[in-house]
Amino acid sequence: MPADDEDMETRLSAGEVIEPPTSFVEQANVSQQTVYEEFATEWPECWARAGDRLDWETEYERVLNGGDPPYRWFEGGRLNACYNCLDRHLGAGRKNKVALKWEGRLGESRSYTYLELYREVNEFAAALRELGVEEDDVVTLYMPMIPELPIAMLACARIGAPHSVVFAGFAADALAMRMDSSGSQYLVTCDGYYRRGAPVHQKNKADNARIKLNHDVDATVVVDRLGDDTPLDANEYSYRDLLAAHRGAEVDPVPRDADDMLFLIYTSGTTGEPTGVRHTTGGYLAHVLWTSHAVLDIKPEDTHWCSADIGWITGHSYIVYGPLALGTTTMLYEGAPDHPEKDRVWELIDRNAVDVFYTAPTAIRTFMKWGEEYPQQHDLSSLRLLGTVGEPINPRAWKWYYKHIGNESCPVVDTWWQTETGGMVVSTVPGVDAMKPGSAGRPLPGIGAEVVDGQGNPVEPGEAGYLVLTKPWPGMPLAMVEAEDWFDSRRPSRPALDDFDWAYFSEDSAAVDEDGYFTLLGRVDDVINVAGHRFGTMEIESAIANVEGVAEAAVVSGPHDLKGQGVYAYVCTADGYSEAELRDHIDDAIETAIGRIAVPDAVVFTPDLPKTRSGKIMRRLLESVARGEELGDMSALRNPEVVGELESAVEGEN
Ligand code: 6R9
Repeated sequence: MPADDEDMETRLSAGEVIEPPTSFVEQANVSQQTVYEEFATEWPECWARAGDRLDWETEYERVLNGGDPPYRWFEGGRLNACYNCLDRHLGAGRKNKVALKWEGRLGESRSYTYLELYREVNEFAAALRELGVEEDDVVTLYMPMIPELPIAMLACARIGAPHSVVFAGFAADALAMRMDSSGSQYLVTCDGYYRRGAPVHQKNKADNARIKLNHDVDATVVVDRLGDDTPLDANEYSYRDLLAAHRGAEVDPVPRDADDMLFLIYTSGTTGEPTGVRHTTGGYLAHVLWTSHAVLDIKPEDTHWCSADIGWITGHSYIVYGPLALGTTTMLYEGAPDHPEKDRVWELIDRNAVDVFYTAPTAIRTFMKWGEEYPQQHDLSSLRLLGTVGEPINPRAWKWYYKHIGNESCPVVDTWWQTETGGMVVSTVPGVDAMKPGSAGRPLPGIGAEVVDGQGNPVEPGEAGYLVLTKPWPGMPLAMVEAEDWFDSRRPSRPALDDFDWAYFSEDSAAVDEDGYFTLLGRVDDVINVAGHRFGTMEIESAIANVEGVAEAAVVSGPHDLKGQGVYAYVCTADGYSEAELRDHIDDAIETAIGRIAVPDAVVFTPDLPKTRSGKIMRRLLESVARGEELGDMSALRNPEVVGELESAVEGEN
């Protein structure tokens, strides 16, 4: 049965309740039952507990300004994120503690102590300055999971230059679009990297992107990962040479206003193009530090491994900023989970004595398919807490994770959040709450979130509705701080929500139970979540529509055993083109425009797409066909005869 179906049924039926192990609670960072109540009565001052864990150059005056937008968290405060992640740990007796542990794809590994990381970040910050990077200039980072990526992020943060990390697997077009949109004139990339043992030439992709840009790139820095001595043109610099030229340099951390931009990151929405979400320095850092402490239960002595890619928000918040702000050891893994063997992940946890492991449901389902014999080959007793993020986790996968990886002695936190929220907002607090497999939990202390119906009224237990955030939160993006109407435009477009004082609509639906636990049901907009990565259907459709021989295309989500959702493309061909040939061209076009990760799982050729009388493609119907579901009301359909053809075409694909 596809994960999704099991998911819906069992996640919504009254499930099991599992109390957190006493051994965990006794040592948990947060274990007072009163924490929810305290945060509620003290709101917004409760967030000082997060803010006061940061070092401020200038203390903030208020936790949150006034009651009206624009909201400013930690108003009046000035701080530097790099200082908070590095400098302050040097004096705290941690300078020789490992900050970053890297496990490379070819079996190599590298460790940086806090002092070593501090030195390299300073040298690279000095180099960026010399290349002309000034405060507020956007620096694009286009690198795989190598230490130079977090080093470059921290170097940017040090000089107050927001970074824009672009996932290394994205294509040249996707990189160019993001650099154009942010006006970024600086690029840090690498010669290439290995994927499944074969080199990928990243620099070539970067070169192609620069040709397509509407503006010049002032400087490109190239990290040597493959060791091929890539020839460098004018305005191109070798990372290694730059470091050598700035050996021993120190750069004063630039104090930033709490609501100055720390970084921007692009994410897919309902429009054809991804949008840049800009995060603040003070609010964001406080939010990810606090949730790393309270939800992931990270301690400075720990080794923490978040297996996400830094190219997504999860990697920003829970590989780089949260764990380093707490002074812990954070692990970075470049390789694949099944190389050289399917026990790779467990071997890494065993060898590095990992305390906290944070991954995605899609990975857990894959491990489950491979079988428990792989984790059983290793000692996983160092683990204390397990986490998941990115998509709903079905109870079967949850229980497998709890039993075979956590030995029923590690709590599992199912954390719901988004690029826009910056950090976790719905989850259990593992030292306080009971767990319910398949349900994420309640809004975290200090977070206002509700599940409401189309009129904006909270739904009854057991009913589904829209997940809205009803109070500002520290990790909220800058757009909300600046534009008074940003959150208005994100409200469900149903009139009665106007009665809300404040609401941010997440575009997710959820159900809520008698204990207030949220069970997430999926997106309600045209965004597909493939293995925890967001894609707009329009982005993929426009790549397909550009292929010669394609008359029309519609993209929807369909079932996928491991990825949760897969990309299903319905394509109408123009006369005289062969479907077999088009299939390859479609895959190539998507790989070129977006990247391999968005290539469809199924391409269904059809003479026509189902359309309403007003000519709109009925995507809902295409989704039902992909899932083999009842088709429901088709009275709005102009061409009902197409439905039978679609159903048999989908069967042919499966
Ligand atoms: C952090 C991240 C956000 C979308 C979000 C939702 C889905 C994330 C989830 C989850 C169910 C969870 N999502 N965590 N769904 N349970 N624990 O993934 O950010 O890439 O912006 O995606 O992911 O649909 O709206 P982002």
